[in-house]
Amino acid sequence: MKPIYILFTFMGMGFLNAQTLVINEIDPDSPGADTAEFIELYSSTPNLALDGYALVLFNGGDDASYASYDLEGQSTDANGYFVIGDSGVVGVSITLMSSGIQNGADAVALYQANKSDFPIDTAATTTNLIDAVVYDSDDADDTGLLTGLGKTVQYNENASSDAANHSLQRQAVVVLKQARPLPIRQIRYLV
Ligand SMILES: [Ca+2]
Ligand SMILES: [Ca+2]
Ligand SMILES: [Ca+2]
Ligand SMILES: [Ca+2]
Repeated sequence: MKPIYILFTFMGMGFLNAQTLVINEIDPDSPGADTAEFIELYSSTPNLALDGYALVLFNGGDDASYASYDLEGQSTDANGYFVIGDSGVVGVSITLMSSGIQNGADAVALYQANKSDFPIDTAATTTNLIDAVVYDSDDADDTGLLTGLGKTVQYNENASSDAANHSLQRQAVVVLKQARPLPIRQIRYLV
């Protein structure tokens, strides 16, 4: 598939942005009853078909999945963005299930896989993993999730004591920091 070819090409050339599709921003905790949660993906190639990808949400309580979404038939937009979130969030292509996005310590992961590969309570794995963010809201690092997803950093949405009004946004290839959520489709951090 084309995305794989591009990925390997970038890796071979030693570019920092080895991934063509990443988790760009997440907002697990929103004001009030969490009705403005979202996950935003970004592809360096505009209008990238997301066939063959699945988004999986992991609960740090048992380091296993509590929700999964098939991205078959979806694509990023002309600016490379794709949003899955609560129904009221601007630009949402897929509406989150009632379980929403847990507020941490938990994780969001993008796989080259199908939803059927991740029934509820599937253990976190690095197999076919494209990108993952382990996050929290003033919680201790969850070594089970970090190890399960091959990550070493857990990001704190509440680092500035305002998780409800801050999201975690990609600032570079491997760095996220908390800040106020930006309007969907108006941010572009990746080079
Ligand atoms: Ca939430
Ligand atoms: Ca938030
Ligand atoms: Ca949890
Ligand atoms: Ca855990």
